[in-house]
Amino acid sequence: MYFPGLHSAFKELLLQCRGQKVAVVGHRRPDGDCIGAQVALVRILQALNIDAFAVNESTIPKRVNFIAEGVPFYHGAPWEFSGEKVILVDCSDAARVGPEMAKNLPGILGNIDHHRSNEGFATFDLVEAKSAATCEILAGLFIDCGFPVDELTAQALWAGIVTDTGNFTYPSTTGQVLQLSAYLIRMGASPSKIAQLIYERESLARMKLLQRVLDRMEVVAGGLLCYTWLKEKDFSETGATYEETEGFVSYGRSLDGVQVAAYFEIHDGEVKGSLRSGDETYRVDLLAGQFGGGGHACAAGLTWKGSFREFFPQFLQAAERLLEASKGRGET
Ligand SMILES: [Mn+2]
Repeated sequence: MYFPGLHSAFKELLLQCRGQKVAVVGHRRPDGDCIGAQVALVRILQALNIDAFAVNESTIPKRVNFIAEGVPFYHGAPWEFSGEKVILVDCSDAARVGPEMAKNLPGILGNIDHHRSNEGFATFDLVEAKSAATCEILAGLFIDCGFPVDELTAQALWAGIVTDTGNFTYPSTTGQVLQLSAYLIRMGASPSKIAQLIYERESLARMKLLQRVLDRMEVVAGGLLCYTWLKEKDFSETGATYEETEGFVSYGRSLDGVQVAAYFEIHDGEVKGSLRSGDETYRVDLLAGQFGGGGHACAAGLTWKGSFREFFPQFLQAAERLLEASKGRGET
């Protein structure tokens, strides 16, 4: 069994969904893992003759829109819930659904997630922080329960796993996630076809935006921190959308010697930050936490009210402290 600790809670959760309408809700500005988990869970619920749909405050990012084909997937905010049982996936806390979606959110029945900071907020909390992706947890639970994983469900789970593991390159990549992924291939997921759909449908506007991101890269903190930024004007001038920034933060991490990469989006009165580190020696979740954010040890985010000019010196100081305190820890 892949998830013996979650098995009975999952069965109980599904039992409560029998004969009900179920809304599977993901987080705002969803990534591949979030959409994959929403789609896969809806498909399995439908296969179990449970009336289910997915809903998200944001639209589905273009790069993973193909996995939602044929699945009732709505977006809109605020969403009017009408007595559905609610399951949240890939949300470290209930507020992650977004401010508009949170307004009408009823009591939450299920919480399926892999974020370390998830403290539980549902009747059934199925949280495994050691998992690389929420889609890994779902794949394991489906197999543990003997549920039918068809080709399109396998495709959705695969898309979630590859995007959350950086194509099986992040530290979260374990033997177990590879075993589960092998199973998904046997169930019909095509790695090459899915990779083409996710990574080879970029817009020219995104490339123009990426040029600006690369052009503004700065390496500070003794060569350990690389940061870059975009402001609202960059989006209007290039015609790129906010969702097209996925992956931008990783370029900084690819520089020799850099341990932490930061990408900032500067809005009017607000700074959004995305942080990545190469391994758990450098806890970017703790760094993000100092600015009201959170996430995983190696991948975290923050939203800070105020100007970038106020924000950045504080951030740099906090980052330097973290880097100094962490240095050497990873080498022993
Ligand atoms: Mn995830």
